[in-house]
Amino acid sequence: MQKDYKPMWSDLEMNLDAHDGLLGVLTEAYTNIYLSQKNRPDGMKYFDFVISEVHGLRIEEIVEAKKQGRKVIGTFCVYVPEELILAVDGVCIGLCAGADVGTDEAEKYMPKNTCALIKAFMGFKLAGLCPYVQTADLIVGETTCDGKKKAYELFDEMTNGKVYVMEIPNKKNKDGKILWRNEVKRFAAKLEDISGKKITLEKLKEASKLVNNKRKALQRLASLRSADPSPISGLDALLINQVAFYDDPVRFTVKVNELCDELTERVKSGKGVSLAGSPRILISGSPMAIPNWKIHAIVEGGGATIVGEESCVGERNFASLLDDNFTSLDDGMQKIAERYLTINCACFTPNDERLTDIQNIAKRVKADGLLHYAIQFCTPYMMEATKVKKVADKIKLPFLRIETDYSMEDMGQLKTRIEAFLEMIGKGVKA
Ligand code: BJ8
Repeated sequence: MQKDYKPMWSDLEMNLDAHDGLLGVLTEAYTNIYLSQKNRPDGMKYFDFVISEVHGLRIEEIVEAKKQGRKVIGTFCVYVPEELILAVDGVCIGLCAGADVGTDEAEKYMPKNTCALIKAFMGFKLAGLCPYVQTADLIVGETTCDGKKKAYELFDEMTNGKVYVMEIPNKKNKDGKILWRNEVKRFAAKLEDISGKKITLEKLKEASKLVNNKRKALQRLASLRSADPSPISGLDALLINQVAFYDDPVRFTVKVNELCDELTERVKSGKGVSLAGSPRILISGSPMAIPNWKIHAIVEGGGATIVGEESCVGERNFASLLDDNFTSLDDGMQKIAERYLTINCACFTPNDERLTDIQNIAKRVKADGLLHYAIQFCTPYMMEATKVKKVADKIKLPFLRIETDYSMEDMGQLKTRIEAFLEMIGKGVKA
């Protein structure tokens, strides 16, 4: 970190001692997993810097934005329309957490068999370790899985009533679409209320272009990973997709495009992060919130390259663009509602479109194997794994199903299973 941020963290009522410990562990993990990678693109230096300042400079920027009257809106799901937040000049921050932090405290409030993602966002709050939660003016939950729905009730108490819940339908039928469009409008009204700013057609168009540009940059990154060898590691691509939820969206888009320029040159000259012909793995399943790098580290440590993530921290976040050619606010709200309903989350029933997505992505990235990842106790994704396997069998794609949490206890076992999977694929895996 560039400077001493302790006074700022203290103002945010964080637990300074525990936070020092957390930063120490994160820095060590990042050094071991990320900085030890060979042959990284130069453009990753920006993202290394962002991570080094994730609780420092970025929080300082957000605190400054608040002083200028902007509202900070925390989210947990890619269903929350970022365009609307930006249209009231808000700062949109993803609050999902990917580390085993505050778990013992969280388990005092919820069953042990709750997924690690939920325990982590509760744990970070209970342990006083998340400056993003501390800066948030509004925390947006959503009715997706049961664990999240009930956790938001508790989180609302912990944050003195900052939680606002969007109702997401279970089905994408006619009634579900009407419900969702009304929810989008209700959220827009809430944002206007909390910010004291009106969403105008001009503001909504501007915000929509901005978010679409971010998605286009991420799409560009995703398509460059189709090259063999891939010009970037799965670990680095995952990191960029994680940073997408924190960083200033304009700056982030510029930096991703700069990196993509470099990757394009790499592809032209056949330069990659691994040997051409080494196994290419597609990940599909639960989101991997920062700093959950566990599976990528094991797979790439075993000599394969992860070339795509069918996940909310990945394709589901950027695959579809918003049709921003709307001519009225009402039309804009309708287009936003339609765009977000194209996200194929396992919380919907049925959710067969996700199976089509997986097949399309596997083909595009030329996957040699499909690794289905579910956070332990994530019932929606664990259940859908059965259908995903059927699809993998149908297209003759080797399949591995993993369920794990954020702890490091099962690392040995996971390594053994993943290495056996890579050997089975058997394309130049390092000995
Ligand atoms: S659109 S995947 S971001 S809900 S891992 S808390 S599902 S038990 S995160 Fe998600 Fe929105 Fe869907 Fe995406 Fe529950 Fe599973 Fe835990 Fe999860």
